[in-house]
Amino acid sequence: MPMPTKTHPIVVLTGAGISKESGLDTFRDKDGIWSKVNVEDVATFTGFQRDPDQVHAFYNARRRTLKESGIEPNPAHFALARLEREWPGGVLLVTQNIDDLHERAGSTQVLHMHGELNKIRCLDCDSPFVWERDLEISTLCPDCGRPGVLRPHVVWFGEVPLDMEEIMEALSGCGLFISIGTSGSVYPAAGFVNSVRRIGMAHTIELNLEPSDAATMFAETRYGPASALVPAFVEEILAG
Ligand code: BJW
Repeated sequence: MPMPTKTHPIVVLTGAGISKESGLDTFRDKDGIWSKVNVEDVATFTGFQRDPDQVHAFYNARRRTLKESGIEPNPAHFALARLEREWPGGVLLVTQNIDDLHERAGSTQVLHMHGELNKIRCLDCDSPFVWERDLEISTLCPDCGRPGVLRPHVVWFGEVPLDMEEIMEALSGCGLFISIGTSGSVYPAAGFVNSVRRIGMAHTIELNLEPSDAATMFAETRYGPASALVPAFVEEILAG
């Protein structure tokens, strides 16, 4: 498929690789998060039921890192915010990341399909709210007043990702699908490129450090660090 004209909407999918150069760990790289903790323990509801303290400690540490360790958006985040401001056809940013670096860089049309680190929700009341401190089992739900019912607002394995209807609709109508910094190993995000190819006429491009598991499904691929690749690609398509 050819590159879209500026009237076509763009959907961008991002993964942990885009935040790597900001200082946040990816999951599946050699030194990634899953090399340090057991995924079943911290990223499943069963793990949370078994040992909520361990899960709270895991997310509390990541919440503190995001807030206190000088983590800032990098040129890739800023380039996507620029793309949203300057692309007339509209840009929807779908991120698997639970950090807030896209928003801090200035993107406003962002869907966090795997949730947000700075939000929690009550197992009873269900609606998410902003939470930037540590969370403990003893923390009372501000709405219903019960202890032991609050959980991180993240999507664990076996749970349904957020905003799927809106995402699928955007994928079906886009003229360009850009996948950045994701290993293409977690569904449904890993299947978005197939959905785009099946239902639309969009150009598809992967920007990653190395070929992802889904690389062969893309019409075009470019490899290198996101902080260099993304600003260059944004410059290129804005220049027409
Ligand atoms: C750079 C870089 C640099 C590095 N520059 N690049 C069997 C077959 C198919 C599917 C399944 C199956 N068994 C189970 C499933 C489903 C399951 C799944 O996919 N499992 C697979 C592991 C097989 N999926 C689910 O359960 C999902 N739910 C679901 O499917 O519900 C059903 C449903 C769907 C749709 C509609 C209705 C119903 C839920 C998945 C939840 C994932 N949760 C996590 C944790 C979230 C909270 C947290 O952050 O703690 O999400 S797991 C983790 O993986 C996290 C990430 O968002 C996600 C993806 O990881 P990502 O971002 O791709 O990171 P990495 O580390 O894998 O890759 C980084 C990449 O960056 C690498 O390629 C590097 O090279 C690159 N990189 N530095 C550019 N500087």
